Amino acid sequence: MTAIPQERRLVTAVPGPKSQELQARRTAAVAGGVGSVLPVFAARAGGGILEDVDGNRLIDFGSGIAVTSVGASAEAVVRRASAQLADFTHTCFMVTPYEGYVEVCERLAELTPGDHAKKSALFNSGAEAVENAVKIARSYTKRQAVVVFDHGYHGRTNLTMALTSKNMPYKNGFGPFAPEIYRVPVAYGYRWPTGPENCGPEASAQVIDQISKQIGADNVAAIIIEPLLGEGGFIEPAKGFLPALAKFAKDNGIVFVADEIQSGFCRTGQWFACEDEGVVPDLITTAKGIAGGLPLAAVTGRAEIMDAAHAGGLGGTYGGNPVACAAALGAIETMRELDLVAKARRIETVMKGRLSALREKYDLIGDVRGRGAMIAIELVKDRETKEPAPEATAALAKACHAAGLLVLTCGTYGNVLRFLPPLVIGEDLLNEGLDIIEQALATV
Ligand code: PLZ
Repeated sequence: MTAIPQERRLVTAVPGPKSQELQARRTAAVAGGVGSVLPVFAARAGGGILEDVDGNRLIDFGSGIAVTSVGASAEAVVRRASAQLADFTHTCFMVTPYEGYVEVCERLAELTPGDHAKKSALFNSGAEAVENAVKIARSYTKRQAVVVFDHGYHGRTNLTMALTSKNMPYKNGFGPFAPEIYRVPVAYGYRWPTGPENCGPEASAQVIDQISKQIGADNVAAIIIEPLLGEGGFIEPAKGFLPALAKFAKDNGIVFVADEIQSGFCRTGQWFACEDEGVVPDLITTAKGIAGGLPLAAVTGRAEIMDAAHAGGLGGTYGGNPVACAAALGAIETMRELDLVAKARRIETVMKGRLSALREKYDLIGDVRGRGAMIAIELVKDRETKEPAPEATAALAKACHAAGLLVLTCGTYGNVLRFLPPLVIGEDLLNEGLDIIEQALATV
């Protein structure tokens, strides 16, 4: 499927001399506010491998933050996007429409949860999709308040910064933020004071009480939640939490929005993470995995809600760009043909098996969690107090990088090591990556 040999190979230090040279040019020309996890400059990527300009081949456990689920050069994505590129690059859907946009919306209606009538609107980035979900929900409900959660992440634009929980690095110094945003607790089982068994019912009761008493359910336009929280630490809301919120939203005329930008498109071993507890959101935001690496995002939902905004009220010059739509159709075709839902489940079995065994061995690993190919370990200094271990997490990531394994960290406390391999990664590479994590653990 890809020309790049599916083998780890280190020919220089990581980063190597060519990457270091480029990094010096980058430091002089690129704004300091834009960071990089690992200053290794990419030359090509595909399957489970990222090759750098020095010829090193790294095992990819990041997928460009959960984007290249079908690989970074998937055949169907490249073929369809190239063909579209040759036909036309852009017309602007708001000026003269084209079929690819409509076809992506048709696929979204089929693939997202629920068998009600659905419509979609396409955008360029995840943040833009979330912003538009808020516009649509406010327009439909004629209400203003928006409820979001501790540890939630929704983007870096002004409204989505307000929706995002963590100050550093996302918000600090960038205010003032948009009003009418209310934050409530999330069902974080591992850190729930009375234990994970009680977390779902207690957290949902607390949230419902807080919304009712502090905001008033009748004032709430939308409840927005990631069904499996991403940047906040790969937190799976405890069982019962999401269904209870969805029911509360339904009973009170609130639009329930699932932000599946990170968790969607086969990533968690289901097409969408909210399927796990049979939750059918009113609106769902998608991006990342949808288009095999090209910038595309969507809001999909109940036709009557999606149609609430006046004509001309939603859009943008590039939203649903034809090349990105062609890529999305190629990515979706690949997910179906290769059964990437099943692949993600297999990745979970392999990863959780080995990581749980490591948890037995190392007290540093407080929790192993996640679903499908969205798996993480939370690192703690002490299993009793659960004091976060961000330094050890950073050291572990660094050791993995040096050994040729690209891993990412996350979490409000910076103490979560997360694994997001492309779903097409070979099992030998997956195991080799886990070997590297095991060796790195022995050194920190
Ligand atoms: N909603 C659930 O995960 C993007 C961004 C990390 P954009 N997450 C990775 C960073 O440091 O910027 C994300 C997400 C969820 C929204 C977004 C925003 O998507 O495409 O980055 O705008």
